[in-house]
Amino acid sequence: MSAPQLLEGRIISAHGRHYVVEFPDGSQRHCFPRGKKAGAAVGDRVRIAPQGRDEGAIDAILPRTNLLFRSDEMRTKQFAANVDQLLIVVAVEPTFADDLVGRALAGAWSADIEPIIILNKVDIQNGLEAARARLAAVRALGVPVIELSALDRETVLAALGQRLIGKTTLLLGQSGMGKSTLLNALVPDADAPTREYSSALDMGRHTTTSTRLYHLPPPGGDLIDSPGFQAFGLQHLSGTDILRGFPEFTQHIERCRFYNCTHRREPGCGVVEALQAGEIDPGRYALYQRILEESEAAQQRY
Ligand SMILES: Nc1nc2c(ncn2[C@@H]2O[C@H](COP(=O)(O)OP(=O)(O)O)[C@@H](O)[C@H]2O)c(=O)[nH]1
Ligand SMILES: [Mg+2]
Ligand SMILES: [Zn+2]
Repeated sequence: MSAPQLLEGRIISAHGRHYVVEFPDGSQRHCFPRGKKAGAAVGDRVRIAPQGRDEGAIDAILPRTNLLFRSDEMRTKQFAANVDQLLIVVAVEPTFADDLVGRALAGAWSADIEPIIILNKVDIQNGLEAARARLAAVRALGVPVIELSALDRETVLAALGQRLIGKTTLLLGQSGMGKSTLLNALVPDADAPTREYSSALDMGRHTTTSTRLYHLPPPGGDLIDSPGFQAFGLQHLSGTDILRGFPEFTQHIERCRFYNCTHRREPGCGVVEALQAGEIDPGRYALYQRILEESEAAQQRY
């Protein structure tokens, strides 16, 4: 008997240890990692051993360009692998958390993924200016902020279409921001369930429970939808990684007295001086401190 043929494909959906792998000819197989080994993510290119007509075992994860994930004391959660850009979806309402936006940016930059912020639901006038104002600090960093209404397919295509061509784009955001609505506008046959966020019972829940990669209609590109989240721990990041999430600190770090300055209580810190001079946003600086403290606490535990 000859050795089974090996196939290479890309993971397009993940639900626990259950993956769907798509092959270059468009066919798909339900695949499981061999043994107890886990770790494959949507977007990963994998080598599988076919089993039967439409199943397979994942033998190897091929080298990745990147992997976006979050981690806290409880667990590590992979978002996706081989991602070119990250669409961070926020909305005029419900109110989004600046903390989560800042963390998503830091996660993206430290993984070499280009972030773009979508301010959705701009058809809601009440709260629009406040939402814009809250994005001013990140807009000042040069992060593109694209305003749209996901309910209006024409404006979605006009605002985003070009940026998605030929790339793998990950959609990330808290639940209720309109990710599924946006996905449906971009991929008409995705048929992603959307839901009202207003009912108290629904708060914090979400309909999307697994991560999935969709192909965009011509001119093409791939879009990965993921469940909403309410936390974005970055305890896996090193001090240097964290600083990549705060590019506005870079020019001031050159003035720090100590080469290993952590930009908190050290004397002669250029970052703290810039903060005191009003050149660094206090909210962003506070976020830096929180992320650094989490990462230090994690190192103490291991
Ligand atoms: N007014 C308005 N409502 C929107 C817009 N986009 C989404 N919604 C509504 O916001 C709610 C949550 O949307 P959904 O796509 O389920 O959010 P998700 O949890 O991020 O996937 C739904 O009731 C949508 O109809 C928009 O551009 N304008
Ligand atoms: Mg959704
Ligand atoms: Zn410093």
